[in-house]
Amino acid sequence: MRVLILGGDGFCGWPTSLHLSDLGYDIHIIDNFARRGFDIELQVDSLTPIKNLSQRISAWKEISGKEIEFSNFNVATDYHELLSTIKKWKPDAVIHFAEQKSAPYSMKSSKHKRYTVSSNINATNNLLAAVVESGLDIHIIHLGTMGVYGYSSANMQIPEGYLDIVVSDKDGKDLSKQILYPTSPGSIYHLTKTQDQLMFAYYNSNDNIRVTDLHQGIVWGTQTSQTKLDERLINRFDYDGDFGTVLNRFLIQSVLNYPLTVYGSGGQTRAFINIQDSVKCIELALKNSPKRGERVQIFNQMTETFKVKDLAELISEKFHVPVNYLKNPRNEDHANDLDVCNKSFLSLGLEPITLNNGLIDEVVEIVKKYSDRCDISKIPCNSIWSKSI
Ligand code: USQ
Repeated sequence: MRVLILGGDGFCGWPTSLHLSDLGYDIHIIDNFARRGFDIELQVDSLTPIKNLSQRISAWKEISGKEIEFSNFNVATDYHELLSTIKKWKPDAVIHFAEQKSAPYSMKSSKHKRYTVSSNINATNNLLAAVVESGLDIHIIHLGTMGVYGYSSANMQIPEGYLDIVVSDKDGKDLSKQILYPTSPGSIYHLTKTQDQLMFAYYNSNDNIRVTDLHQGIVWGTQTSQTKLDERLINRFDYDGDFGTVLNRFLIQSVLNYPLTVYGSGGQTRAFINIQDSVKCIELALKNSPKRGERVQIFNQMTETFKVKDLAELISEKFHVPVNYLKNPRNEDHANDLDVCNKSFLSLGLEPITLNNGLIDEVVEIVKKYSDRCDISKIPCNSIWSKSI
């Protein structure tokens, strides 16, 4: 089976490429190194020393005997290269990671807002248009986000994409329907993912494009079975105020004895998933594609929920580091409940890695190994959601 991976050099894309290559899929990565470009712009580096993509691919060939193909172009702007790659390479599936993925980065300035909207929305539309124009029956798997549902208490379990509603018909009788769950983006980045949903729904109904949209929670951890095999395959680990996500940030902070940076009250409840489960979920999505004519398949790709302050307390107690409650730079509810349905992946065989199963120590070992590469001046978050904050 041939799988094209857009954004295959990134934090989720690289370990997914290796995982699928290891399983025997033919992999072709498309990446323009935008993520590495943000490091240069922000003058920060991955905590782990990542090799360039050519070195990564040749190390993988040496270790596994498997080839990964690679093309360097921008999916959001180079439509004809994307179309000709799809026509020539004829993938059975395309996995779409090629979007700017940081909420704080998307809120830094009008330049960053415009870049995020233009890049993310054009990448998705270009992919959909190219799949239609190619005439090939390709399964598109997209990495979306739990953030499309919003983070206000819903007083109900968040379903997988579609909400059951009952409205009155024209005779006043109950009419049952299913609609896309109303979106409530909390940043420009999350806004682009809500727009992606509409594009998938449209191309699916107009052109019968087969799509699986994965609403992923916050990823923690860094290594997978394959990235561990050799230091040249190591995955990136972000800790800075823009690209570092909360649990990975708390882990490096605990190693440096840097007071844990809880924004606001820490009452924000979020969904989480380990990187190893994330790559497993992509494999499961690939093996369980919707049929032609079926609506967009939406799975919630998360395994646990935590309040930020509970995570901070857990790390604080385990590693004896203080907690610092900071003014929240984001415009978000200071506290919310979150109950998420994730039965699709569980029924497909996902066996969740949870925070208390010891893996946290493995992540801390990696972080300790490279902690001298950390620039602590990059830990604070300088991205403010609005002037009124
Ligand atoms: N937070 C802190 N302290 C920190 C960093 C974050 O208290 O040092 C808080 C934030 O205020 C927020 C929560 O932790 O309430 C999560 O923040 P985050 O930076 O870990 O995650 P977020 O910005 O929501 O985005 C990340 C990824 C994004 C993905 C999303 C999944 O960057 O690509 O879509 O997680 S989710 O949040 O489930 O939508």
